[in-house]
Parts: sequence; C-alpha cells; structure tokens
Amino acid sequence: MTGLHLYIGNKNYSSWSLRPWLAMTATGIPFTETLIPFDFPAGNPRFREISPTGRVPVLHHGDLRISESLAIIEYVAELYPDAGLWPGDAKARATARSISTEMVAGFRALRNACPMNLRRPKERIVLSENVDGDVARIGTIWREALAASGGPFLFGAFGAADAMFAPVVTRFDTYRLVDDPRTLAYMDAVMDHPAFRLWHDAALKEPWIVPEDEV
Ligand SMILES: N[C@@H](CCC(=O)N[C@@H](CS)C(=O)NCC(=O)O)C(=O)O
Repeated sequence: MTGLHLYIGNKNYSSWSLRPWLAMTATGIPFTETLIPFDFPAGNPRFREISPTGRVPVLHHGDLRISESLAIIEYVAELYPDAGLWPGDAKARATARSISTEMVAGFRALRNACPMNLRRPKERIVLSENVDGDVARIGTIWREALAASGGPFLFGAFGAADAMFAPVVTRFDTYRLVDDPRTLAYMDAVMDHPAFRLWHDAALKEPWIVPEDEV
C-alpha cells in the first residue's frame, strides 16, 4: 500500500487540519501533505475533488479517503500502535476519547466567536456568556486530566487528545481567555512542542487572508 497523504487547509486558520497533522508529526508517523488554501468567499472547489465531505482535513491512503479529524487520528493510531496516540490504560483511554469527542461535537460558541488565527495580535475581545461557559468547561477538562496524569500533557506524553485540543490552546492564547496558572502551563507545553512550532512558523509565512476569520 502507498504512504499516508494528508490534505490540509491554511495553517494559519484551519483548526481541523491542525489536529491530525499535529498528532502524526508529534508522534513521528510518516506522511506527506498537500495544502490547499481556502479561496473565500466562494470556497475552494478542489476540496470536493479530494474529500468525500468537501472539507479538509482528508487523509488518502491508497484508494481510501478518510474525512473527519478524529477518524483520521483513530486510523493512524491503529496503523501505528507504538506511536502512543491513545493512553495504554483502558480508563484513561476512554476519558481521552470522551473529551476528544466532546471537542468535535461541542464548544460551538467558542469556535464561532474566536476563530483560530495564529497571526492575530494577542488581545482579549468582548465575548458572550456562552463563550465563557465553553472556556470554563475546557479548563475543567484539562485540569482534571492533568491532575490524574501528572502532565505535562493531558495523559502524560503528547497524544491524540492534546492534538484535538491544540487549536483551542491557540484560541485561549490569541484572545487571552484564561489566567489560571495550571491552564497556562499546559498551553505553554503544547505551544512549545517542536511539532506545533513547525506548523506555527509555516502559518506565519502564509500570504492568504480569510476575512471571515478576522474577527
Ligand atoms: N468535523 C470536521 C470539520 C472539517 C471542517 O470544517 N473543515 C474546514 C476547514 S477547518 C473546511 O474544510 N471548510 C471548508 C468548507 O466548509 O467549505 C473534521 O473534524 O475534520
């Protein structure tokens, strides 16, 4: 079978693309990538050609096309069990999957109000109570996982759950949403990770501006 090939959107804005890219890069899973920039306001018709959902990220592996960031991570975790994307302990693994799924399904207020935008100057903006509720819940998730594992990442070593929450880490940082020291320490651990730095540095060099994500 051929190698893994990941299609992604703009590194500055594509929060869903960041998740599987980071999971694979941080754990040494080999893959190649193609970046297809968003072409707003029309959307990029090329997404339809490569992805069953018309969205990125999408992983190609031979004839297989896998959309959905978490499904991609699950697939590569099965191909590379030694990468340690999920915790070895069954209960910790269940918690990691539970919070990763909560991330995919939830926190819409935060995601809508605070788009991932790595280039944006760091500054707090006025937010609704719904966003505050999302921020509080995410803080609780992180603190509980870190207290149980001892850190520095949610389940000890960097894994799938950290990758799923990495775009939220950047939102908390960009929009200055938290001041709890334990939360800030976790955010620093993610943002200092060499794999995250690679993505971040590439994002800052991108020329594209997406007005919808410049809140
Ligand atoms: N639930 C999907 C979300 C994918 C998604 O919304 N991707 C955005 C980019 S971050 C996209 O492709 N937007 C283009 C469009 O919807 O036309 C996942 O987890 O991968």
